Amino acid sequence: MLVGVGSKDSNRDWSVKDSLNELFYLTKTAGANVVGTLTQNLDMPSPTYYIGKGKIGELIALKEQTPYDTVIFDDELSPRQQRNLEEVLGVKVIDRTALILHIFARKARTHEGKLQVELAQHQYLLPRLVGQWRHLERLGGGIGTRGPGEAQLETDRRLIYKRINLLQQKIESVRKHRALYRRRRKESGTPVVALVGYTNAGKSTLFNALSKASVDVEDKLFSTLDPVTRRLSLPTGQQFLITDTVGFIHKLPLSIIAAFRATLEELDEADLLLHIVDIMHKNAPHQCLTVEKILSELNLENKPRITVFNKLDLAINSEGELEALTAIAHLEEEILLPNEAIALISAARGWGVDKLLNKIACHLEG
Ligand SMILES: Nc1nc2c(ncn2[C@@H]2O[C@H](COP(=O)(O)OP(=O)(O)OP(=O)(O)O)[C@@H](O)[C@H]2O)c(=O)[nH]1
Ligand SMILES: [Mg+2]
Repeated sequence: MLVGVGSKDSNRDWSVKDSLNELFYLTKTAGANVVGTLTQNLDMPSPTYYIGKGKIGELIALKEQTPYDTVIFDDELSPRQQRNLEEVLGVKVIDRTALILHIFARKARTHEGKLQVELAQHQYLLPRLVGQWRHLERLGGGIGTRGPGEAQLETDRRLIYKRINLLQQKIESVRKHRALYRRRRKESGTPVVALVGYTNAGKSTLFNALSKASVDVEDKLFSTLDPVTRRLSLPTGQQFLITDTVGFIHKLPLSIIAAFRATLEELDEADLLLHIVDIMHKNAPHQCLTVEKILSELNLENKPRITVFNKLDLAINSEGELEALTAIAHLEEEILLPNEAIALISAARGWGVDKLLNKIACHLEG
């Protein structure tokens, strides 16, 4: 059962419906079935149950009609809210952050990716430990004594702190290694182009089309978690490196961004960003705004950039039509901001990809 909360004046931001729709895909990606959704408009979520008492009653009643064993909230819950909700609903309660972490954990392939996900998971878990041992506390320990739950909690906390420390050290050494590698790369003068964008926009498909590599492409969220880099040649003969990275998503928690710092630092070094947009997605404008927001959180908003509108094969019948459209829209001329250009492509069909390469060449030379 999915639960989302919207505020009354949310017309500029994501609507609760669009956000829940995305939560639906995330849940499916995590391998669970969605039996229903519930929404509420609230200006201030309640510190006790996140949603109002009346809605809790509705959720309990819904269980009779459509049995569910897990409730997923579309926002991050405080440890207290989560505990209260589990108690009153009698089922497992998780939030969007835990769901994203679960998907990340299943997708991480490289040593570095796994370290980063584990760090984020432990940091998420630490303040939530109390709930895990509550049942033990009820069993043992009277007034003045420390229950077995409490003692266990202390041990767990210490273990997790220790693990977090170790993970941070390991990630730091990976970071240093990467920084060294990047410095050498810089000295060699090979420019770097990085693909960024919303999850499922088609970054890996374009990466494959450009580099004839075979990175996992899936109609699922977060297919790519670990950055991959390939060396390519431009029509001019100049070589450059292209990097495919993890996709962005609405409500991506800062804790996850922080845990992925070592990976995301790759973007710092890029000479040019390609922002891939699934222009056929009905929520494309909000997805773009979300990407812009995350880029500025990463201090990348002023990097030279080409915005690449992808999946145009869903609207247009041939590469010829795509070229005509590009000409009509004057997208060949750089009439936009000096730092920004637009390209239309279909990564899946390979349409517009050569033109995009020319644009990349212009940017890297200029
Ligand atoms: N019709 C159409 N589908 C496309 C195109 N490009 C990508 N897709 C599809 O969109 C889905 C996502 O593509 P990916 O390349 O995995 O997207 P991504 O941006 O790498 O996604 P993450 O790694 O999950 O962030 C896949 O089902 C692709 O087949 C395109 O040009 N046209
Ligand atoms: Mg990908």
